[in-house]
Amino acid sequence: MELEKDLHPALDNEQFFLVYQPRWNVKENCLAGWEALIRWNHPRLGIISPGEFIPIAEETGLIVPMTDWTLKKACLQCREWQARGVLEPISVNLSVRLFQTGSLQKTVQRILDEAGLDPQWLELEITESMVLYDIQEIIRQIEGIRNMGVKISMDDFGTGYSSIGLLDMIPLDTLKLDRLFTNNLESPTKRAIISAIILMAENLHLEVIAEGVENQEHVDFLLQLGCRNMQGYFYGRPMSIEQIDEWMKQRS
Ligand code: G
Ligand code: G
Ligand code: MN
Ligand code: NA
Repeated sequence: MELEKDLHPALDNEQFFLVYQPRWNVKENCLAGWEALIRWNHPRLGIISPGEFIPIAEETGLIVPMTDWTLKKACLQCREWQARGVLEPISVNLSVRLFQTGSLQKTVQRILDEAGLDPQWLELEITESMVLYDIQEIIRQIEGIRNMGVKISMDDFGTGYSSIGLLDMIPLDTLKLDRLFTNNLESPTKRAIISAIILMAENLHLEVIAEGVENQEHVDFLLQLGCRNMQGYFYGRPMSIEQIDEWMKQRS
């Protein structure tokens, strides 16, 4: 395929860049962190979404050096914000393929060292799809990474495979409620599920972040259900560094 051929040199040719989306603590009305999201600036096709090229990168193995690059870039950015007094964690999405390299923990440690970033500021987002793989091995690696002080969140929670059972197996810090819930808050069933998830998360000492928050109505509903942390277009789109500077000026 065309994209596959172009993807390979994209890393060396510096065609990838990161955008960052804010997480918002609604109770305290303050910034609660950033999620780094990769973009590909294709020389002819323009900006391509990761939804299109991550699956190809996973198939070809390019996902491994690509994630290396993303982690490094995100950690350095977090460090730079810290130097400017912005003390918020950064999260990076991880493909399950990274666990198959067997060297993820070492890589993360090396990158944190190189960036001079304390592990507490890094969060790795995983998804439920990893139950399809050697889950015991993945859990072993997650334990190692968490013991370093890095946080782990479950992305897109509630839509994938055996969610609840996983919570008993995988050591986690944060649940990110899939935006499908946020988009269906008028449904009493969805509201009941969210409120149960939030209660369960509290008892498990997990943070909850609602994704896909797009308007005040979403915020009000989610607050009623006990959710404090939110992410979505209502608070900020994924932004470039230049856009973030502007966004921060407007908010301060
Ligand atoms: O940013 P956007 O909505 O286009 O993201 C689409 C999908 O790509 C999301 O599921 C998101 O988690 C994923 N994604 C974005 N950046 C990365 C990345 O750096 N690594 C991996 N593995 N997935 C990413
Ligand atoms: O799978 P993951 O949660 O990592 O996907 C993150 C992506 O979700 C972001 O890159 C962004 O493109 C998309 N996203 C973020 N906020 C919103 C939102 O409020 N509405 C919609 N429709 N998509 C969002
Ligand atoms: Mn994510
Ligand atoms: Na998500």
